[in-house]
Amino acid sequence: MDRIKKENKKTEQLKPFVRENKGKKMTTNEGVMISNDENSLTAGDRGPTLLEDFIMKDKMAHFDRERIPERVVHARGYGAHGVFRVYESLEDLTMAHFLQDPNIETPVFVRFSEVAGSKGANETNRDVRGFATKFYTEEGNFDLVGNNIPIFFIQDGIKFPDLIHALKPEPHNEIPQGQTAHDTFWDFIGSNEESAAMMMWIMSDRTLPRSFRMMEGFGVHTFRLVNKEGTSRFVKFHWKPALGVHSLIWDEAQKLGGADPDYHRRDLWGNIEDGFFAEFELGLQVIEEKDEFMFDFDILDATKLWPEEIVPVRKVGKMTLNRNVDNVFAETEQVAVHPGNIVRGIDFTNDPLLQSRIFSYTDTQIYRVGTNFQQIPINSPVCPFHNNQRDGAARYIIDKDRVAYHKNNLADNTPYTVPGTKGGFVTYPSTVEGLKVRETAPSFKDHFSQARLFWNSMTNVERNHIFSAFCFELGKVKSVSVRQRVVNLIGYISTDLAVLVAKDLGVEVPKVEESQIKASSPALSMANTKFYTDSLKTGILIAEQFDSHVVGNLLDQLTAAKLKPVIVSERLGVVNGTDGKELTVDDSFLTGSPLLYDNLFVASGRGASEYFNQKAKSFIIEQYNHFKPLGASRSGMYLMQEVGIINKPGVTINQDQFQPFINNARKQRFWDRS
Ligand code: HDE
Repeated sequence: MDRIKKENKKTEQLKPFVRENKGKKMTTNEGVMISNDENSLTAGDRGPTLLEDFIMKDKMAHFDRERIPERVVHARGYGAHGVFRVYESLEDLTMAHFLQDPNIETPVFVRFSEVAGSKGANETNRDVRGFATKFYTEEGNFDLVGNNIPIFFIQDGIKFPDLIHALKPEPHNEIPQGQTAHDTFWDFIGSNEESAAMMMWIMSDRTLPRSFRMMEGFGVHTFRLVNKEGTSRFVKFHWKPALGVHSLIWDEAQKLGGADPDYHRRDLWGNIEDGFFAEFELGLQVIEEKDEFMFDFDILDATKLWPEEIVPVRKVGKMTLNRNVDNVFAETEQVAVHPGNIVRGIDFTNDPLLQSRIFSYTDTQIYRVGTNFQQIPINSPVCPFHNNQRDGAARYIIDKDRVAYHKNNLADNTPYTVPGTKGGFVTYPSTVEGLKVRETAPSFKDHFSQARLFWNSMTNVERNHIFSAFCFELGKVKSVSVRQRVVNLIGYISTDLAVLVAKDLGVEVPKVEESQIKASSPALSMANTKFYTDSLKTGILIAEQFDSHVVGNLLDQLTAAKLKPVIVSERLGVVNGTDGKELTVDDSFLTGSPLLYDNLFVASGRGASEYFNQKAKSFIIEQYNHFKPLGASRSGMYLMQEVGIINKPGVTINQDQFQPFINNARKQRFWDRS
């Protein structure tokens, strides 16, 4: 991982707004020093509180207004600062200033999120993840507001409120929280064939990411890149994680909801604090204007992806998230991203989903954050910004001009507009024609080919997980007709899958014809991702009288492989080795959990108690059942023997040389165990 400086132009800009209260006198918001912050002003020490108690009122009235409306979707999220740099100039493709020169470092802020749940929802629910990036460029803010899945449920934004009403907890009882496993969601899916491909994606492990740092990001829509010559090309934006794409498994994700509902924010925050920065490469898929109609899908349809084998992804730059926020509310909660925030050199297409988003996001920010949301420090650009907009609630900027209109003579017609030739934004002059209609284009009507393409691209393990996910999700649906309609939809994608799911749910096997598409796209399978050990957690079970030599070696070798050792023992405090060496315990069997470690090593120790052995065995079994790598030294081996997993895939016994265990840790899962 790069160790680079954490300050950038944006973080510098935020500094005057950062306040430290430690060691300071307490005052009201008006600056009056407070002599007593524990007692209200009352008439007698047992009497009523007086209306004149401005100190209590100042405190209470502010408290009463501490919450702002949570985001209607993506309410739970977590953000970090970072920087982006392009590898080489992209001037052939775009005028966008931040993509011109590898010497330009652009500050970024990223907010990752879960879509369905409320602000306090459990973070490991099965859900699409938001991946929203604000680039603070020298020519204004460019926001890439994407998800970790390359396509979407619907084709036209007018259906978004319906989708979300179906997805959110059911209104009569507000159940379930942050979950899709309920009748109204699946009723929507079963009634809207355009969701078929997205349905396959959300039933895959993509909706259970191991970490925000280990998931892809997609702009989803087709945008345009426009260069100096005025040539426009269609583009899709991708983020490719440096650590590869990895997921939890369902049983693990469900249990983690209890073991650590903050699993993803803890992972991102902790790793950035530890110097394991989150890195993503920006990728572009580019289609020439003249090739717009060359594909068997419509490039304006957001329920379709462009297979990477047909339109390759060119990696053009790298983003490094290297600094946590100082205050989650001020930064992550108040950040207002918007797919309509584009800069010169980037433009929209007629994608009907994108077009509605361009309205929705400004509208929602004005409601959620306020009229002047763009002036809040986290949202303001790092370049100068001037116009004639004035006033509104909570205006911070003090515009001292007498003139606030255009055109004018009194201020020499300033602030002045900038022609396109000098850097002003000019919309790409695409041709528009046709009757005003409310219709779906015929080229948007194939809903099953890409759902089938996805299914064709999955390994057997991935297919099994999709099958189980359908059985769980639809199993929670009480309406038999809703179950049946979704199984019918599956029938168009894969008869084999539909037969299996129908059997599990006790519904009819659909009598429909499955898609005949034979193509697959290897890029869609997570089995083809990259594998690293960096920042993965190794739980090490250590008992009293552990072998200091073995454990010392183990710790050195794990750290050299950039694994993060976590010492787990009977109780917190220290645990003692054979030569008097002491190790500080990170997790006890109560505060830790096998769910929290990517792999487990059992070092045990001569002084292992019966309690230690019992607990250690339960940790081992859970890790094994989750297909995770396990290792033991000779003194820990007996525990592996007792649970019967010696010689099983991904299980190693090592005394001095821990490379085999580390190699397994890199592989992450051993699916051939089942
Ligand atoms: Fe959003 N979406 N969305 N969305 N979306 C919001 O904006 C909306 C869509 C996405 O971390 C809201 O500030 C409409 C696609 C992310 O702050 C809201 C439509 C994609 C985030 C909204 C879509 C996204 C949002 C809620 C259909 C992936 C979190 C609060 C036309 C490309 C951003 C807010 C953050 C948030 C509307 C569809 C991603 C209501 C109308 C497709 C990552 O404005």
